Amino acid sequence: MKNKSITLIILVLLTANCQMNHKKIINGKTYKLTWQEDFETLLNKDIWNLEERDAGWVNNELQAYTSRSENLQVDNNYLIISSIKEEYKNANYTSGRLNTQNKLNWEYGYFEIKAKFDLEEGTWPAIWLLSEKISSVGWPKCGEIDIMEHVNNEKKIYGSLHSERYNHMLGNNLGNSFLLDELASEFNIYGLEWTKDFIIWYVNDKPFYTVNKKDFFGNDWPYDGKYFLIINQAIGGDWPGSPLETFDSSKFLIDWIKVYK
Ligand SMILES: [Ca+2]
Repeated sequence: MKNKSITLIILVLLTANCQMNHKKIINGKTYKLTWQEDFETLLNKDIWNLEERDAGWVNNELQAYTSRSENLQVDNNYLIISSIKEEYKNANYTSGRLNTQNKLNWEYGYFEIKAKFDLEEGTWPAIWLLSEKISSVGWPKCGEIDIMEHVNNEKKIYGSLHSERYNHMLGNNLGNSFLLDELASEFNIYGLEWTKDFIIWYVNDKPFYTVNKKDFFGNDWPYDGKYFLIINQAIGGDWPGSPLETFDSSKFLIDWIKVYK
């Protein structure tokens, strides 16, 4: 009887803990976990598209994206994107890029990604959301939400928005940066709260940038409808510039992704 009671207590405690882990309270609003990717097994092709692209495809980037395990693999419970200096087709570098386009997408929610990257000249790891409308209306009209971007050996990350009215082609994309300091080479949790009225960027639960729809947009707010997730590490290109001659390889690790509604 006593053992049964203890078992019951343990079960109740476990259940309570489990429920706590499946909820997140942000700005007084309770979000419920709806999807989680822990990268414990091989990449699920029902969810992930592994991209294959030539060098120079966008932003004058230097890498070719390949779906080879050299560039994209799951190991030790991490998604590992490896950027490598090597000759491959017309490129001098290879790297990895994967997305959930037409397989898994979301409208609004709280997104959290635990990730870590090397601080290295010429690297550009990114975690971002792109509207499924890109195939019908094109970029930037479709809308883009950059949850986290990092370049070179900077000790800060960037969060930003691109749309028809505000984008980097016009030089007026909406964005801000967050100083990571000594946390720069560690795992951090990058968060994004996306609602129909505002978008807020977080690092380790600390908000660092807010865009309110009413302050910047009218009928041209593109941040409704389904968006898919993209994770990649570019090498070189318009933003970071080229890697040093001594560049050999660089890793971008993702431990997990959580999406709350
Ligand atoms: Ca993991």
